[in-house]
Amino acid sequence: MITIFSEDHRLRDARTELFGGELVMPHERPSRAEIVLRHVQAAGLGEIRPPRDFGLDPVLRVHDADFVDFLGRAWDMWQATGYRGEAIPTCWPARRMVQRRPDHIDGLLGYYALATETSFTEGSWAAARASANVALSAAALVQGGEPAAFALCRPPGHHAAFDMYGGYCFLNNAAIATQYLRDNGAARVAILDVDFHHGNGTQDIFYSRDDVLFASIHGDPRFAFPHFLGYADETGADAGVGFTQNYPLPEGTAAGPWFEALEDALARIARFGAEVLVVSLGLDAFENDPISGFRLTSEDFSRLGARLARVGLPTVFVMEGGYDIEALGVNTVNVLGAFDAG
Ligand code: Q9C
Ligand code: ZN
Repeated sequence: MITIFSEDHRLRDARTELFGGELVMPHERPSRAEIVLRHVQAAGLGEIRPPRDFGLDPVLRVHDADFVDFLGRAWDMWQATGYRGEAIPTCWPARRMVQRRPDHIDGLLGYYALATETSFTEGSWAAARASANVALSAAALVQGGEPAAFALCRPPGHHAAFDMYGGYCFLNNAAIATQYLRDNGAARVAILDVDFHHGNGTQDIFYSRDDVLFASIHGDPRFAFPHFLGYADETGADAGVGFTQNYPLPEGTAAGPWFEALEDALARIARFGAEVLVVSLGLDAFENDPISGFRLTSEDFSRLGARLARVGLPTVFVMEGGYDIEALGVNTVNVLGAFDAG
């Protein structure tokens, strides 16, 4: 299959991630995309193309305009204060406080962030836009008749909600691609999120809709980030009731129960009558992932790719998480190679 990749991912190169009470080198770092690209090349998966620029219109179909405006101005505002570090929120509109957009960057960061690990830096906005263009370009290929495409997105997207960033994500690449597919002829699109972490942003964006099915297999929020969404009783609202399905699984989950959840999700996707499948492809369910808690093996990722091929739908793979950088290239290409072979 064709891979879409942008060198501009490198513009997202934070020095810090607030982790365990320390500022550490970010888990979500440029070498992640480089190793995946190298393995795509080495495996001869197919052509690698740069994205085209879709502008902000398709982004604004799923994100709040004021939020997008904030992302575009946050770094300049932060710099204007004279602060010397990277931009990290330190306060929130917590319970019983007023949800009103403030003016100062310290307040704006807390207003729009859902977590503190995602330091905002100089090139973050440019990289996030490029990443969205990567997803859109892959979606356009599939809309144009390609059976599948791989959006090698970085930064990732599935934690970014209608008006929130965090969890290493700024713009929701999978949601932007999904809405693009809807706007260009697909009546029903299914999103399957296999990242270890719950795709809270994607769920948020489509929660009240019956034209997009969202299914996510992830670490139970009682023990896993993002902690405040992703329970099994979240099944949609209004017209969207029944069009969100969560599979929160316990710490230490290995292939058995994981693939059982996958079968249930795929049965729902079939019943839904999806015309296109978007896969939020996180590889952090891997047994050696440094920040996650599942036990899938590299062979299990091949099994996943082969199973997804049997679904028989046009498929857009959108890169999400995966932090065992040594294994990330192998695991990604195991999914995609097995899909192509299937
Ligand atoms: N103790 C993605 O995989 N912090 N984001 C986890 C673990 C945030 C992951 C802390 C993890 C975000 C796209
Ligand atoms: Zn993840």
